[in-house]
Amino acid sequence: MARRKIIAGNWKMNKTPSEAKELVELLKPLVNNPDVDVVYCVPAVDITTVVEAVKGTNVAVGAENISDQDKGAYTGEISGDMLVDAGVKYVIIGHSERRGYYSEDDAFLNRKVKKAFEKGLTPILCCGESLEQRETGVTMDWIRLQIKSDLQGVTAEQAKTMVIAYEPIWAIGTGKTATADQAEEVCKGIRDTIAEIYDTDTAEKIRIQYGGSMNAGNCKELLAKPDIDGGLIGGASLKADFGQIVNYNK
Ligand code: 3PY
Repeated sequence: MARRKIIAGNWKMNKTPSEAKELVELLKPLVNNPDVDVVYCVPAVDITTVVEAVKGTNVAVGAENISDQDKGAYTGEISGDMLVDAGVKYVIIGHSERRGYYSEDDAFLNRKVKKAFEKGLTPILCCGESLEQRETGVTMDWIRLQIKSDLQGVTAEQAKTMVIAYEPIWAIGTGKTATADQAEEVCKGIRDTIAEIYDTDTAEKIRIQYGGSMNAGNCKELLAKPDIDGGLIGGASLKADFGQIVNYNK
């Protein structure tokens, strides 16, 4: 069975609630591909506005982070229950910006992945190598380690429903993109890793996105690859180009 494509915007720390509403309105007539699942992953303060603004469309809303804890004295954190109650369906976990700037390690990310599942949210788990790791030839070893650590204790039934985003760190915010062949090679390697941890059925069902400067110009070639089931889009998700990416097959 062919996997359905999933295109998610990662807005990062951009757009105030009023700007978020304007962006959703701008994208409304452009984001209308019935073959594709579309998600806007937005800053926490924008969630309520965006959930309201996408009503009546097929767009789902995602968060960019989740606490590994349930509730209580965790100043500044946002719980899974809060996200669910606000109408969130997906959550990005382990983006390289959080791994790097906020020192989120695999043990912590593993707790977040399990918390997301416990609350009924779909994790979009990010992984990816640095330029140095790519140049020294350890890309796949590194990514296998990330995936195996982050999915400890996650069942096959859960894994089948989740999304993994391959985001080479050297292609984030740099304008550099992995070639379609480079991206496919790693996404295939991730699928093989999932088959190894679980089974081929799980590997066939899990959706793997490419992220890292995917844009309107390069999305067609990337999304044509057999193991690339979608994109996690940074800068291009903040403008009309996002509509072109969603409509990549038109
Ligand atoms: C990018 O494309 O820059 C991203 O980090 C997407 O998550």
